[in-house]
Amino acid sequence: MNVQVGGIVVHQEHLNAADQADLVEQVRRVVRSAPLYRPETRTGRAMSVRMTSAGTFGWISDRRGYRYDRKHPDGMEWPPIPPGALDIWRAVSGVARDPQSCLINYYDADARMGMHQDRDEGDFDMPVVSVSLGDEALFRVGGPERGGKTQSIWLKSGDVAVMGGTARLNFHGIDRIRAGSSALLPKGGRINLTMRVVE
Ligand code: MD3
Ligand code: FE
Repeated sequence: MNVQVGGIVVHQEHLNAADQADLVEQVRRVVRSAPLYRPETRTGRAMSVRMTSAGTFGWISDRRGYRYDRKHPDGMEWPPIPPGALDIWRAVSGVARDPQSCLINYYDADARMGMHQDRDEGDFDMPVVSVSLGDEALFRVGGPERGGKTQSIWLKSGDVAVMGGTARLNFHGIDRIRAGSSALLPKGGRINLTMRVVE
């Protein structure tokens, strides 16, 4: 079913169990050639999420700040976006262009992501598509101003969220993970894929 929360459309159970397992295998392939790393903020604080990317551009953060970059911090180009992720984008994005970036976020039991806007991309008319795999996450979305009213929804494995239109610049974050809520990942935790057109 599709539900709307704060202007975001969540396609619940978009992926069945077999599709989820296939996509996890494709993500593993990406991670084998472009390892997960723990980004630092400009102030030198480690983020709790571990990250890597696929596609022409990856989103990175280090003491120089955050930006899209054609290379992994270790110097290699990013691997191609997994075909299973592209299929999802083409099914739900509503746009003709393919994504140029697929950010892969890994949340262990203690990871979270503070409220923020996604505004490093060149064209805010292009949607962002997010795919949840593994443990459930408490996702919070507000409006275009920091500190406004928010709504929350648990994102579950196989859910796909589309952020377009007026919701594209809404503040959002992940408050916490429900550890042990999914058996998809052998070591537990949550993977989120976020696809974007960058320029
Ligand atoms: C709402 N990731 O990588 S995905 C991010 O679950 C990010 O890893 C979270 O926020 C995660 O930037 C949330 C859902 C999401 C992604 C982009 C959005 C929600 C959004 C852009 C605008 C509004
Ligand atoms: Fe975001």
